[in-house]
Amino acid sequence: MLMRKVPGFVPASPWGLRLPQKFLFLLFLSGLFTLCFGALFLLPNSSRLKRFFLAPRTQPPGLEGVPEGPGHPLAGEQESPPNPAPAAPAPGEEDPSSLASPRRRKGWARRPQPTRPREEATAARSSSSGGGGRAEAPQEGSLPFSFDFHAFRSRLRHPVLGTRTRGSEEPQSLVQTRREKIKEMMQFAWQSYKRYAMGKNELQPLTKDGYQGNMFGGLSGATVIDSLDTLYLMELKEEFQEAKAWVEENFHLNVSGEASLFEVNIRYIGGLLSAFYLTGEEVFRMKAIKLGEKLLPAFNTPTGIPKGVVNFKSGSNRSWGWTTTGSSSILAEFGSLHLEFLHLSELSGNQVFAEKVRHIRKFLRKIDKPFGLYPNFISPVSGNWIQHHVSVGGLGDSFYEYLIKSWLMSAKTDTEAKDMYYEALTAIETHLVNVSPGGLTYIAEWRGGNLDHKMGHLACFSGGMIALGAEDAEEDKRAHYRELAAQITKTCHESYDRSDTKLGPEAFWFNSGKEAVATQLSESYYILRPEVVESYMYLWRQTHNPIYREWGWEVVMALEKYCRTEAGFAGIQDVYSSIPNHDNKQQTFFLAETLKYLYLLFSEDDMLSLEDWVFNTEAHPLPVNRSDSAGRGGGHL
Ligand code: DMJ
Repeated sequence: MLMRKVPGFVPASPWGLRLPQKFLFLLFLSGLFTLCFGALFLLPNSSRLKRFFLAPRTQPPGLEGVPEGPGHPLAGEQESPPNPAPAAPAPGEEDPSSLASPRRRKGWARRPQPTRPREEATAARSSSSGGGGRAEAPQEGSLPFSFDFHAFRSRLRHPVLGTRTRGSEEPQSLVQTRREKIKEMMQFAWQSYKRYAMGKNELQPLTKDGYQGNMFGGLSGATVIDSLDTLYLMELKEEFQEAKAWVEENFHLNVSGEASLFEVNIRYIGGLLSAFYLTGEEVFRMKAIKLGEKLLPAFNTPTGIPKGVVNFKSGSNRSWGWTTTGSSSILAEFGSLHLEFLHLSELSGNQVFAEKVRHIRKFLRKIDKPFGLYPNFISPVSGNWIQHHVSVGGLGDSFYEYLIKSWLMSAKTDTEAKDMYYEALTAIETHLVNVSPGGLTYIAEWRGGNLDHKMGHLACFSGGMIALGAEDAEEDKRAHYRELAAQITKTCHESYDRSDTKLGPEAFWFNSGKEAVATQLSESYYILRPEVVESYMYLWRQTHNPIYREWGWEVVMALEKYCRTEAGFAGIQDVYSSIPNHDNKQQTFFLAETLKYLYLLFSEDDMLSLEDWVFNTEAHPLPVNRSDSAGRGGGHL
């Protein structure tokens, strides 16, 4: 029907409503709709309904557990730095410095929710790649960043375990027998731990139980993590699978204690990183990165120099109470993060780890150093050195080690690390190195200009370090450094040889007519430490002088005689007594370092070749970076 348009006439709607009535009706309808929709959000538990209306927030398993609280990047800073180090971008926040990287844009979950242990284990199981292929896209149980494991392996110059074809100067059978013996010791150490203390941090072989300690913030299984790569290397396959299964099922990161930044880094992060690079198993990469994130609040200080202790629950940090004035950071602790943190960035695509340690490096590069020496304590608040105590042993040691190893790990592109290492070594030689009346070369400790003519067992790693660094020194110094390395290692051997047990004391002195011996009972203990055999291993690889294998074998014999107990290995309280008094602890570094270095000493040079790998200070092998981006400024390492 055609309706004629008559001026002044307003047609009625099909329902017979006029325009004002229609307007009122629509207003009523829209009000009703708003009321109903809003009511959904007022229901006591509306989460299910919300799911229909709100976009889900995806949370890749494996990124949980970043604490929120004081000191956490998502929370307000505890201390507001005048010139703060770049704050850690929280998972989910874009790191401005890495916007150019398309990989970063894949995104991190914004607010991680804690995952329960079972979920974590499931995620870990489903993420284990079983051979390390390339994960193209984030999936359940994986990280939102892929690492090309096959490409990495193809860049290695040697098979990881070597070719085992080349001969050595000794009859093969003797070397093999000795290597097998060391393998048996590892098997015994592992099985004892498994039997009496599986999942605890350390085995107590006398009481046949486990020990948790308070260094790791509530984390468990330090021995498992520290043993993974040694088991792999020795081809203890069943034991390796046991260790891996424990990590998948039982290594939980939702812990809430106070942890040592240094110890967690060198043992847990180092152990997990190595296990990943050796096997390509995703579970190790994922857990290393998650744990690395938990350490970041330690860096929330005015200077960016981290404090030694981080609280996993609150995200706060503090210095060790026993340090000078209770407020110092320790050179060997904050100076021994570089290798692992660069690898965390490499494997996660998250640059925050690398930025943290590069900042430390820059800070140390610029700061005034007394006579070119680095004191052991610094204030993370003012950035000033505290006391002038310098040591290549405890408190200082691995800082120097990480300089030369950063250079090597960067495929010799990190010239800053190289320069700092040789400058530091020159200062050490000028002010600390001495020769005793009996002709023994040692590195003394320096206290504001006065020397303590003492060397700690820990300082005995320096023979190996100086040997390792000798090859890249200025040409006219290479032979000198090789000789210095050999002399220091010889001195450390003397400290073993002059004891009744042929094991070395915790510290030994050069005064009052005594040389290379401890002068008091409190320094006469041996706790299964690795530093002396570590130097034997490097010196062997450099010189192939059979004396180093002989000295290494002396240690094996002594360990068997004095440290082996019915239920594992234990330290002894007095190396000068041939009746051993055991200390009831099988240290994790005995499996990570001492036995690994001994095994390598009796292996071919291409097993974990030094062309491909550097060892962190807990002897966990980390690969030299030869990725395409290395050396073009784009590489992380
Ligand atoms: C290990 O944890 C590391 O080698 C560290 O650098 C020093 N102390 C122990 C072994 O003695």
